[in-house]
Amino acid sequence: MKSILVLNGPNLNLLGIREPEQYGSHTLADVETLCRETGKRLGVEVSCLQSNHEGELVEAIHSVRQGVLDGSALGVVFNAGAYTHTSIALHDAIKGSEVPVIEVHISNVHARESFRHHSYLSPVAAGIIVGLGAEGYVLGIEALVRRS
Ligand code: CA2
Repeated sequence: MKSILVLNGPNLNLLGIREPEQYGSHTLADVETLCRETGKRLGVEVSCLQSNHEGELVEAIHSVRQGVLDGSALGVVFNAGAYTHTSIALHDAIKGSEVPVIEVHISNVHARESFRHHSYLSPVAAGIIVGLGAEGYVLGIEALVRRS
């Protein structure tokens, strides 16, 4: 069975606990359950990881490279949180590993503060989904399956 990694960055462990008007009422555990169920429906193995540390996120992207090369992995659905707007390291990890990444944001970052309008990841992402809430992760998994 082919695999997909759902990767969440800093502070996304707080989902559902604060700011429900911005990020909805789903907890991270709810989102991860939804992703695993989506994987079952589509016949792919979904694994989930959240980290508040930029280097761990870089290593998680690297870890998918070999699977993409041998055809056992489809890519990563990635909400990099605030690192989206700051991280050249994550840009380089995606570009250098050649891992297909669907960039996901729960909120519509373009309707928010101007510092959220720029993404270092978008130029190297295989696709971008913003503002559709937790459903964005489902659409990201579906997109990786469809493009395979
Ligand atoms: O909309 C998104 O998914 C974001 O990636 C979420 C990030 C934010 O920095 C991006 O600009 C857009 C923030 C994730 C933090 O999530 C929290 C959830 C509940 C309470 C506090 C933070």
